[in-house]
Amino acid sequence: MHDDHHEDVEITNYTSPAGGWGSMKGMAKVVPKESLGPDVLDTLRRQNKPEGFMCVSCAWGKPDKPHIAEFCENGAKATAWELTRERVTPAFFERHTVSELDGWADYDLEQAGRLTHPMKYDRATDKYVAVSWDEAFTGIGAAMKAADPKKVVLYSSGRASLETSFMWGLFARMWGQQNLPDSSNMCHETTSVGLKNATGSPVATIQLHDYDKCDAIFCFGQNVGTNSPRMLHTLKECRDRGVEIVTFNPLRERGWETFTDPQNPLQMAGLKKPTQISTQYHQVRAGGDISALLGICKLVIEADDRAQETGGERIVDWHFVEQHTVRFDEFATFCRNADWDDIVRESGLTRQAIEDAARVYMTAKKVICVYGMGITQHRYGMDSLYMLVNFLLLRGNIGREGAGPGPVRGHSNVQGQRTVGITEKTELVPVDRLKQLFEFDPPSEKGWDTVESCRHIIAGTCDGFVQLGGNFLRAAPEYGKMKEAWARLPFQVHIATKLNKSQLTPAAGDTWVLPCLGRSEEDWQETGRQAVSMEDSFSHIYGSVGKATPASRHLLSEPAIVAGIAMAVLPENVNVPWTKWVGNYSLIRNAIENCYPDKFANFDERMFQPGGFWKGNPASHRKWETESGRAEFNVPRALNSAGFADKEGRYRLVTLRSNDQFNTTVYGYDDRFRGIRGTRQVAMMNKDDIAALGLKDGDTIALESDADDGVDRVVEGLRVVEYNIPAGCIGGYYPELNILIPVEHHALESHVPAGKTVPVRIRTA
Ligand SMILES: Nc1nc2c(c(=O)[nH]1)N[C@H]1C(S)=C(S)[C@@H](COP(=O)(O)OP(=O)(O)OC[C@H]3O[C@@H](n4cnc5c(=O)[nH]c(N)nc54)[C@H](O)[C@@H]3O)O[C@H]1N2
Ligand SMILES: Nc1nc2c(c(=O)[nH]1)N[C@H]1C(S)=C(S)[C@@H](COP(=O)(O)OP(=O)(O)OC[C@H]3O[C@@H](n4cnc5c(=O)[nH]c(N)nc54)[C@H](O)[C@@H]3O)O[C@H]1N2
Ligand SMILES: [Mo]
Repeated sequence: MHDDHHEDVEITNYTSPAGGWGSMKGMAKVVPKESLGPDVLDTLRRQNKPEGFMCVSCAWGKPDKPHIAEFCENGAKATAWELTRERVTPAFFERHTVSELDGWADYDLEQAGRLTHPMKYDRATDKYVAVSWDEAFTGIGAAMKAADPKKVVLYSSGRASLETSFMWGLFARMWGQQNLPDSSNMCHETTSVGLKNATGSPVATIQLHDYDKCDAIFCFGQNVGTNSPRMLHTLKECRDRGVEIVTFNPLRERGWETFTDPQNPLQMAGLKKPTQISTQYHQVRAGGDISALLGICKLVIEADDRAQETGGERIVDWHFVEQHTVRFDEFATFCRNADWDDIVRESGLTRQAIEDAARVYMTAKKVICVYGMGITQHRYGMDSLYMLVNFLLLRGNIGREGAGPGPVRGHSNVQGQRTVGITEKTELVPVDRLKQLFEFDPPSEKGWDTVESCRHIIAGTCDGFVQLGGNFLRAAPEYGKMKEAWARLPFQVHIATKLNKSQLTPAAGDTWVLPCLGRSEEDWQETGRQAVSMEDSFSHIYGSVGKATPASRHLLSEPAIVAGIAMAVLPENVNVPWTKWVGNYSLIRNAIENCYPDKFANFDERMFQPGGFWKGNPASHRKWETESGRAEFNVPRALNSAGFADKEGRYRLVTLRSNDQFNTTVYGYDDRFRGIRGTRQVAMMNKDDIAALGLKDGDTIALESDADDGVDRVVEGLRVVEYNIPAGCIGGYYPELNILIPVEHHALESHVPAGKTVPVRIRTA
């Protein structure tokens, strides 16, 4: 077992399109035949179809008329790895101490397979040993009751269903707290806060069918080929209609360049050319979107000024701006006064490039703006997001068909979790309804988000950590200090399908690992086979039924585990029949419907409707639930989103996902689209930066934190890879580089760790 696979390292220039035969081979390569469980093919056939099972990978929409194979390379990998034959049994733990396992790479932990039994850490032998579910719940109940609820963290990762998530939030509040950080806190929280402030909608205002109507797509900081490959079909259809696609990304990501549709026989046979996805590609400097957008907005406003002077056709949607927005004048003045030298320097783009993009924007009638972590994970991420909204508002591109912001969400139900109460913020929860339906007093004091949880863990003021899925220790910033502090936690509980690093630095007190069913597996309860549900990036809600044989007969479902913990901790409340809910998930859905009648009317009857049912979105019909009652223009506070000054020797580190990983889960060591094979320990650097340091491709360097806070954070042994990336920026992989991110380096208001512009310097010897 090693931390890295340097043996067959190969760095090439990948020139094939995304999709195509490469994706077929990619799929076969990371899932060796011997690991394939017997139900994989059957499960894949039913993936993302009505009455089928909803993919555990990304949150891209599911069309109401699905393709024959409505899955992608990476969705197939995620399913195959959930249904692996490999098992982590009590005998496995008998063979390996926890300290030994902690030395394994994330890849090796994932390869070990599915957890099979509830386990408790035994300090004397440094091993996990099997316990019964009763023992586990009794022990966890005692540990939690001994703790101050206000100091315990109840983390969740965005995969858990609406049913489980609702129970989780309800349990926390009945226990008197809402320390409910979730993966969204590290992801699209900037959207939840910023888009809400500016438009009243914390989520995309568009739906999947809007892509059939748009005539231009602007994309900022999202990697479609790897992270939402099914979206490539939508983009291809758009390109076939002649839609312009303008992409802003420091890296030339293959998915935004060309695509061969694996479901198109002519393209696959090479008889038809691959589709060119982006019609313009702008390699913005990391953190440079504010200025790139400012340049475009300046051109729009000045063109509009000229139109007014000459009586020509207006460029700004004047009607919309007057009727529906606030602070336009302030924003327009800011744009007029902006200096091109600043814009060019901060964006890293030429004026000509920005003019080219502006031309597309000014002629398009309906524009969709796609974005991902390249916008949200910066210190001034909120300002990037506001600029994106400003840009759309100028031409009335929100709240009508074929136009609007389209954040691409991460985990398959991360958006839905928020809908049903996973939040630390009281104002996002229907407190009165909870009170009335379940007869208890929900807490009003704000809970801890991810950053606050990290602060408390490090300070030793956190009394215990329970995680419903996910791998918090590995996904969070500041891995060094966090790991030390993680060992001092009074207790830990991990509800999980797989072994991961968070479980391998046990608490000072007790630690339990509770294995659960995956979404692709059959879930039989008292009233028969159960279904669960989730919400996608377009606010559509779907049912999902697992049909594969569970990895072990000792697994419990997530609702059963949450209920088990809740009953062990809380006094009885006749209004919350946990056991009955576990016996019949329709009852949980009824409770959700009663709590959120507008969004979930007839939930149980509608969840298998093809294409899912839409929970609605006021901003999509120009009802603005903002402070001012209108959509809001905002002047950015900075010209780039990094939040630290440029200085000699300081670089902006961009932490990225490879094509062979799902977040902290590493399926393989290849990043096919980026031409990197056999290693993840790389620093992708600009050719001129490499030369200026007297280095060459293949040399080894260390990266050090350059955060000016006196803390030493270092990652050694990184291979320099000459890469097409703007000067001053370095690309590398998450989670290996998370040790370099200070907890306090986060988006200001949303507290999303700023993983896309991390200040680092290079050590060469
Ligand atoms: N296969 C697979 N699918 C996944 C995941 C996975 O790990 N694997 N993760 C899921 C989750 S939880 C999430 S949140 C999503 C994440 O999906 P993405 O939002 O695509 O996130 P990243 O992979 O972090 O890549 C961000 C992109 O932004 C670019 N970028 C970085 N900095 C900047 C910048 O300053 N400006 C601009 N314009 N671009 C920038 C990077 O080059 C990269 O292409 O994917 C989901 N889907
Ligand atoms: N530097 C840097 N850091 C980042 C990011 C970045 O781009 N750069 N991205 C951030 C983002 S966007 C996110 S979303 C977070 C991700 O943070 P998390 O969501 O916490 O991490 P995952 O890697 O998705 O969690 C994987 C674990 O989930 C468990 N699991 C899988 N399926 C199930 C299931 O069905 N039920 C249960 N109970 N458990 C299951 C498995 O045990 C597996 O080990 O990381 C964040 N951290
Ligand atoms: Mo995410």
